Amino acid sequence: MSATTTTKPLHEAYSLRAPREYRNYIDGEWVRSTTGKTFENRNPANEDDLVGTFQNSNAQDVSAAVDAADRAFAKWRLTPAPKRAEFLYHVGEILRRDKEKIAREMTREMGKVLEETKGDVQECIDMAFLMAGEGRRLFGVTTPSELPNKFNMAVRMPLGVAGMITPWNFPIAIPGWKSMAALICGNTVVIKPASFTPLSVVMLAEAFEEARLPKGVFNVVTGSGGAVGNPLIENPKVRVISFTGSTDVGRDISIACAPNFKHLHLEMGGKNVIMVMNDANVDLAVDGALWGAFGTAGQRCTASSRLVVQRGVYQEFVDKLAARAKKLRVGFGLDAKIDMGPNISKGQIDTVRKYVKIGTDEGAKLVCGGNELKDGAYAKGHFHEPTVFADAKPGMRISQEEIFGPVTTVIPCDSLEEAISIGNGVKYGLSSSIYTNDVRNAFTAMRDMYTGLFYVNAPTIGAEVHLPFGGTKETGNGHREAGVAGIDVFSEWKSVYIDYSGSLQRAQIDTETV
Ligand code: UN1
Repeated sequence: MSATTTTKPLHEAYSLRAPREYRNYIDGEWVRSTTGKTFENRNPANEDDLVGTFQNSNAQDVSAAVDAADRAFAKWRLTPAPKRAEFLYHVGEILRRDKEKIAREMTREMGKVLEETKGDVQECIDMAFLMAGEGRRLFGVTTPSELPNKFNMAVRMPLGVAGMITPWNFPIAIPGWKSMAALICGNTVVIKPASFTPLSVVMLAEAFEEARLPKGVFNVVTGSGGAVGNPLIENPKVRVISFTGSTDVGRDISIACAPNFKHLHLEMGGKNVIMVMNDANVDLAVDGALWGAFGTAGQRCTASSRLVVQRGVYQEFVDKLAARAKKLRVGFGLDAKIDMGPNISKGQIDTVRKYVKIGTDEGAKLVCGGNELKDGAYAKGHFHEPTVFADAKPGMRISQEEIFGPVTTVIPCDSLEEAISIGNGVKYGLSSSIYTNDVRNAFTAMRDMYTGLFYVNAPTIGAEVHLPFGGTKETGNGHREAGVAGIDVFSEWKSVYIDYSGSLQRAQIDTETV
């Protein structure tokens, strides 16, 4: 990571935006917060590098954004869905044109390597096009009536203003998943982006602005969870909240939404498992485990943070994984040949360090990594070595709790049944995977893993946008985003009965029709 030590300002060395003050996007205008205060956003690979300052907003700003979204809803909901789709296609084209530029800014703001931030933008593009296509579908149901000369159907209605609280690990993909689905259904949007990655959502708003989305349909308010997130959740004009983040925060949001029965979609923690069977291709499993555990520096809800390996291939797997993990090159994600970027913050590094100590104290064997990287070019960032614990027990805290960093835990097992039982033996249920060449193992695990996502011969990460995304147990609250399931979050059913018989017909009573 020599280039980060350049004497030029980092944004000049890497052709990035010069730091400046960014504003909220409310009612189609870029406006300052009424607080007059801003907060700083810095590069997690180099804290000397200021990405920009962002509005430290409050409840008044949220209220202005929600009012704008509420006003815009009156017209947007009546705009034919295929016309709404035109805006989404346009945004998709703009994002495609600017993909590399946007991804570079995202790597600077969030840390993951450029290939991955390009993938993140691609997910947003994919969702824009998928949901634009929905503009000509948004399928409802038609079904026969039990009575003659009567027509029955169920149609989807928008809800109104949709509030979104989005995470920093997929800073444009997840805002894209949520907002594209909400918009195509006819809702309007207010987003509070994570304070580590507000620029990514500002760039999405810039794309909507360029696509000439009507004023007030898409709004962004930056600031803290307490000052912006809470008023958004509590605002009675906001009809649905979609949140991606930790299970603890999700629980609080759930409680806050309950008194008003506000619709709520939650996407929370994970402790995902890769199961490796004796008959697996071990090299392929090691490839998958490396990518699943250390992609995004382990900061994915879907990260492969548990590796349950059958004893016949256990030692080979552990040795190969540790050897490969040691070779991963850690650094600034815009430098060529870097495999893994920093963690998002000092706080996240502290969490990783805490769990490395917990794992060691619990008696698991550290076979790779275990240290924060602080010297030389690492001094200004939040770096940690890729870390592998082996010989862990399923009940250990490192096998149970979400770490959200570059740490994975290998647990030996004797059979498929034991692997499945260990795999399911956590409070989360997002993603799971099996490496096997035996179709019976694959289908048994597919049936018995109680997770929202399941993979065969692939790691636990890498979901595609046209399938439902989400998890069971403490990962979610029964909803899914992405795919057609995303439409369900942002629409409500209206069942419609049209009686053209000209006489009173009583359902369930006038049954003698033949
Ligand atoms: C997340 O970690 O919050 O399946 C989302 C994946 C990505 C999305 C991850 N497509 O890993």
